[in-house]
Amino acid sequence: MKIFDIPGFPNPLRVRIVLAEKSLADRVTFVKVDLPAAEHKQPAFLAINPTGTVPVLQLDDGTYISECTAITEYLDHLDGNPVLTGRTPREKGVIHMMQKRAESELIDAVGIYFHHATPGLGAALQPYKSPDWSGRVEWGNRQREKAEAGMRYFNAVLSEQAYVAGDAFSMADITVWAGLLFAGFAEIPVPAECGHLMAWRAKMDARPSVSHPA
Ligand code: GTS
Repeated sequence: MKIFDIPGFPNPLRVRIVLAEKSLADRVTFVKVDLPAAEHKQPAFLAINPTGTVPVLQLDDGTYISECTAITEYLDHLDGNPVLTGRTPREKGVIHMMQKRAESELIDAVGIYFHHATPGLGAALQPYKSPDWSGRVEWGNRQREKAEAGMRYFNAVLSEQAYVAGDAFSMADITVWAGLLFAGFAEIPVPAECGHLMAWRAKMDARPSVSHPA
């Protein structure tokens, strides 16, 4: 298998943590995509992922799978023991619900803020952003507020349970963790009152797959 990504970036890290959790790192070759140079917006990359984002998984039969959730489902099921995406219908339902919330209320909101309301990854990406309309920064700042509200939401969730989707670690934890990493990168601090979220984050930081991703 190949993974097209860029080391250290938040969404690619989600998949690299999955690879570590599933002990699959030695089955993958990484292909670096130069995001600051806008390589992911050029025709060659858009042919493998029309969304123009990383990571992308390429299977040995040539199939391309993009979107971290889809890649995680594939990798988690390879050994017939899906510990990250749920085994029972109830587990799968709850994990996917929380995964979607972690994306829309946190990591995607941070990403929109970072890429559209700040200089983001630099000048080469400017032509691929939303047009320079007067409300763009305000729109981006609303995404920042959304991300802050998302942190408060997950803080409340984690005040009542050990992990984002219940009693067990799942892909939703990986997504919230990556969302907080991205927020730090985008200079969006975790609100001071989010003690449960910070305690959970410290627990996540100590997890081997998080401290040593693929
Ligand atoms: N929903 C996608 C997924 O789950 O894979 C999000 C992927 C994504 O936004 N990737 C970012 C990207 O390629 C990388 S990261 O900086 O968020 O880690 N962004 C490029 C761009 O120009 O927006």
